[in-house]
Amino acid sequence: MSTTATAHTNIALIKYWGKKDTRLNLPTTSSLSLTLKQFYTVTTVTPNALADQLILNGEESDTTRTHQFLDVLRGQLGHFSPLTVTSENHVPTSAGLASSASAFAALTGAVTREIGCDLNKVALSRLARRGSGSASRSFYGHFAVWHEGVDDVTSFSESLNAPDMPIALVVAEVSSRVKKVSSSEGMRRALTSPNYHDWLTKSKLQFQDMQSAVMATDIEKIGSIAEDNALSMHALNLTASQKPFTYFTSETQQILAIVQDLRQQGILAFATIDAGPNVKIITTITTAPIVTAALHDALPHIHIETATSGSGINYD
Ligand code: 2P0
Repeated sequence: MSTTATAHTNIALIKYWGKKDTRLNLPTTSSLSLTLKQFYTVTTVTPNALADQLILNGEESDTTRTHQFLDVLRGQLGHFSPLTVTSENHVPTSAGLASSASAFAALTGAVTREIGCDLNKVALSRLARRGSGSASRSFYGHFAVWHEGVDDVTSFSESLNAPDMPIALVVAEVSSRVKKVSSSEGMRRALTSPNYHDWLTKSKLQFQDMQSAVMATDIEKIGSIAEDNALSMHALNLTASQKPFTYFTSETQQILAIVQDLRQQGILAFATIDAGPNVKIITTITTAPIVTAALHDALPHIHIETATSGSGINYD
């Protein structure tokens, strides 16, 4: 038998940027995300007699991270036989979005179903967190929150049950010639910033304010809080006392300036940035083409895609 699951990736509007327990992958803050319809991973698991195997986008790939995660699942759920994991990422690298959120969510869903473990999404979110923190948020459609918690049981994600709204995310891919600092390494360095404590305090307040803005379907407020939260996160990287760094390139800064210009013209546009140079612009579905045109005029060579609110995990 085999089982297939599809999970969409998500973008954090209130970021996770630091671990208080690296084994359990407990974050220092709660985070809040929007699931994206256009970007997802489809994963099929099939038992095999030999050893765990990963086929990613049609090619046999390094199994280390997948194998470690499958062993975490074996520790939590009891022994199961080796699996062939076949995964197709519909998260174009050109969009500059991380696929680990959708990948580990889809894998967790497929494995638990395959071995006959009927778990609810909260339980799945706890398990997926061990593979990649942001994956815990990818079981839910629309807006999700990941509660930081204090241990394995209390650190889980759930849906915000937010009303529908015409929110859109314009993703601008910026080329990066510098070697990327991994998320885990970036978080380790950020923790050494003298501003880290202030960031924790601010993030807690913004997490509350963001939930209110989402429930009020106030896209302008959502964007405004998200931009401030993201820029504060990136300020930690710059002010790290050990190996300060930035993910920004000159094009990242150019796009941030365009976003500010658009706002001055009365156009709803706010930026958020993750562990890389790409900029995601929070706007409305009707305004997204205006934002895209402004970016295209200034930077005709960059790839731009628009994403909208997506659904939670599903099984074929
Ligand atoms: C987030 N990011 O909340 C933050 C904002 C990037 C910037 O979660 O170490 O791949 O696997 O738990 O989830 C990306 O890091 O990190 C991330 P691990 P993950 O979306």
